[in-house]
Amino acid sequence: MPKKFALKVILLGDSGVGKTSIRRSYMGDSFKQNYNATIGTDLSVKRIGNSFLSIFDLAGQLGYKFIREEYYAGAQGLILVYDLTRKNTANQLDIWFQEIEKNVYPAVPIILVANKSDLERKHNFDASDLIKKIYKWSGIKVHTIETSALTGANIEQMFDLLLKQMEDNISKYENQSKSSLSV
Ligand SMILES: Nc1nc2c(ncn2[C@@H]2O[C@H](COP(=O)(O)OP(=O)(O)OP(=O)(O)O)[C@@H](O)[C@H]2O)c(=O)[nH]1
Ligand SMILES: [Mg+2]
Repeated sequence: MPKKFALKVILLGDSGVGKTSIRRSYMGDSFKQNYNATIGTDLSVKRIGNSFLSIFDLAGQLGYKFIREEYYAGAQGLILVYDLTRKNTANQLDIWFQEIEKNVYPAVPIILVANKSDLERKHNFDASDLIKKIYKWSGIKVHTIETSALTGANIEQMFDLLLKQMEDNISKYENQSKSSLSV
């Protein structure tokens, strides 16, 4: 019988970068121009083959830190989002990564997403230092990708890239536990 997985992904990043819009786009829901800040967290579940993917979309406002911390347990993949039109959202990524390091164990794949590619780019963020830091933590390649929740550009591709890394990472742990059982 084919394997069934319950997969968990979390969307993180500053308020207003487009986390909820990315989740909605991936779920096939319509784009909303009006900004409605997420309070606490929102959740969607998508069936992918034999698996169920839960997508947690956490509130970006820093004041919700204590609520967010409730949701990190069991995350198998993280989507770290910033906004191509607001430099400050890129500068904050280090703070987000600190929150990840504190709350996510064992390490999981992280994909770095520059959202709102349909708008005029207002800054060029050099992600190399952050990518090095993340790689040191996870040992897993950090993909970067530009998306637009408005046009849907790269949304599906972004989830596909991350899901592939998640499946590889889960198999790695399964194989490790099998080999430790057979010792
Ligand atoms: N043009 C454009 N606007 C976007 C895009 N993604 C999101 N927006 C707009 O940006 C605003 C914020 O989007 P949300 O998806 O609510 O942002 P969020 O990251 O969930 O914000 P919090 O819930 O506060 O953490 C909304 O007005 C969206 O319409 C995009 O790709 N392109
Ligand atoms: Mg939101």
